[in-house]
Amino acid sequence: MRAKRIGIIVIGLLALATSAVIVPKRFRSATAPPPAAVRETQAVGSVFGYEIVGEYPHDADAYTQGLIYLDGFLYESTGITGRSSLRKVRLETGEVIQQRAVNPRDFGEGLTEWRGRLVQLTPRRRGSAPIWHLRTFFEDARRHFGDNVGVTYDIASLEPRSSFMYPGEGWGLTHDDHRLIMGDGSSKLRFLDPETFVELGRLEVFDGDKRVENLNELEFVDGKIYANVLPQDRIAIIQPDTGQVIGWIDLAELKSRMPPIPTEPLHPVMNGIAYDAAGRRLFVTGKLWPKVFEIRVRLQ
Ligand SMILES: [Ca+2]
Repeated sequence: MRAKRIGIIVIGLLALATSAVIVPKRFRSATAPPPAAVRETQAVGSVFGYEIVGEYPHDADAYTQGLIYLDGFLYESTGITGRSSLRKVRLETGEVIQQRAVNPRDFGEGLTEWRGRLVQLTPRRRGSAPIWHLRTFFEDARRHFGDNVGVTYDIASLEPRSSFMYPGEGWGLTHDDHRLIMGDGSSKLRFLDPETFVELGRLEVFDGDKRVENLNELEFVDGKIYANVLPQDRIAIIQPDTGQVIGWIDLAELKSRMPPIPTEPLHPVMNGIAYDAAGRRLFVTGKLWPKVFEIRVRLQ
């Protein structure tokens, strides 16, 4: 009886300690502005021109963290703990025609598709689970010590099908012909086996000899990796075998084509690249942006 009581006290103390550390950490990650040093990043690679060939409505409440185009529709992962979602969106009208809420203690991040499944990264749980939810409690503890979770969904129903864990953060997600490509907010991209999610290798991204940190939303476009870079309004075009940035698309001008978006308490930075490979159409948007833009890049 005494041993049982001591056991309960020890588990309780563990729960309190974990909550005390996890809660402030998660709060910071959801609301803190980007570090000042990030804003000093300068282009070394060339800057490609572009033209705007289309503008479409976009839900201005969508904190876009992942965007893909598939069979005539956009699929979007939105963030913010407690209101994260996975949604199917009609491109032409911006109408959300299907939606699934992410666990309210998770944060929707990168999104891609692999052989009939959507794959969404869902890191950053809020706090720890109640102590009697032992499985979730220990999963939270794993997250706190560096692991995070992703979920696969059936594309037609948006029903969850499986989940997987990975070490560290999960930000952007895309894929080439045989691997998932995942960012964690650093200058590194990971290649994952798309069936087992086992890490196959890493790529560090450089612009000249300078590391490009804060790689965010990703898209694989005609053999190159396109990456948003937090908190910039530019897209880096990355050579996937070397990690070198071969050029940038500077999209700062797009904000002048939208009504002003409040910059507090959330940060309406550009984040969201989707590619219609069959139609060779490139779509971009941002967190809380009221528009999706279709652009044509002049790669020369
Ligand atoms: Ca994307």
